[in-house]
Amino acid sequence: MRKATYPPENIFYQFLTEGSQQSIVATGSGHIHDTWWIRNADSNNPDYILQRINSKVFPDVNLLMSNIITVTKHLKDKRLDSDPMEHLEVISTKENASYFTDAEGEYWRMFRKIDPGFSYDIVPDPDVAYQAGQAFGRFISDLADLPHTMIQPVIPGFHSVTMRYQRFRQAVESDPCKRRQQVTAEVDMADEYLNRMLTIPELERTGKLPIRITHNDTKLNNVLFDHHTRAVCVIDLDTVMPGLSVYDFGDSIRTAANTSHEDETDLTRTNFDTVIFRSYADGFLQSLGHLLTPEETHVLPLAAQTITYIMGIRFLTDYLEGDHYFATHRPGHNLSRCRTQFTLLKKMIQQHTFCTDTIGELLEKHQLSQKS
Ligand code: ADP
Ligand code: GN1
Ligand code: MG
Repeated sequence: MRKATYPPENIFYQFLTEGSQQSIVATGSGHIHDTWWIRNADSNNPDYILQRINSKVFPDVNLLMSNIITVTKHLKDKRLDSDPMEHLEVISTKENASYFTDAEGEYWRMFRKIDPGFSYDIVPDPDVAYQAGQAFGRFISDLADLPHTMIQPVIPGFHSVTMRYQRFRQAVESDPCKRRQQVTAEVDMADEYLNRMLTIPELERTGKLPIRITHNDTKLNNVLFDHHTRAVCVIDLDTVMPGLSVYDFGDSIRTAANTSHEDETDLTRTNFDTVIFRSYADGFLQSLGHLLTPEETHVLPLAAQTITYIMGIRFLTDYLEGDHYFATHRPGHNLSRCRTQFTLLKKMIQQHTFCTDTIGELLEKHQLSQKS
């Protein structure tokens, strides 16, 4: 957590919150913002989630929040009374703004807490993966009629392989923290895999994959569950932008089908879980399959590899640059994360045929066309 200068306990009354603040505790395992859970003293009123926005990662806070407001409003309008899924609800400030700026120039925002709202860093069982797939698939499907001009790219090139690779090479060449010697094996791996990872970008460049409004940060802990392990809400909408549906699929597989934590240091624990791959894909195709083109379904397995590669080089770049982007909690944390990604990637590639066959079977199961 970044050093807090303005006390988070003083923020509650800046917003149009109901009830009163009983307690405030740091929560969540996200890598970007600082997050607190505010318990309401009055049990008839909701709890809240307070975040101090990371404005180094999101310098245009107006744009960030305006995208989120547009998306949450659209999802709200889509929601039926009987709907089991909730949408994220942004709480306005007393000045009717979507965020509060403190005296130190830090930005804060508030959400109604989804309750219960459990998040998993590791999948406990295949049904959770199915539910997550269904929720993230539905997210894209619900936004399919939102005009793209309503959402502006908040981090341009977020999933661009070439941009991420160039940035990585710059970090290798400049080696500002003199760490390159420790990572020669990882640098070699990044170079060796690059070619394979350029397939999807080429399909995107030539218009063979449609651009949709996508979430772009579909890691497993960005979907919340109730007590009965039913998905109830997709959160972390910061990176909702025009993008590729297949990368949303891929980023969930990268996290959900990894048998270890993202920062595991014992790499023998990092394996690719094919049962989870199948369950997640089943849920994703159940809710989004009707919209996906054959070109999209064809590259789902490769998209999981590509996103895992991107994350591997992003963690490695941050390690080489001195750990200024992702929150780290120990020396070498980003390097551990990079190593799990490359280990997982290797195992995903070994299972490529299995994954392709599985997608084929699921397309039949959901009676979806496979011709491209
Ligand atoms: P980051 O970008 O840092 O990952 P998130 O928006 O994902 O930030 O929030 C971090 C964590 O806070 C989530 O993983 C979740 O546990 C919790 N959280 C965020 N928003 C809510 C919410 N509306 N209701 C319940 N929990 C939430
Ligand atoms: C960050 O915010 P969080 O922790 O859900 C990152 C994602 C990465 C992820 C890796 C804005 O996501 O792109 O996939 O870490 N978000 C941003 O765990 O860079
Ligand atoms: Mg998150």
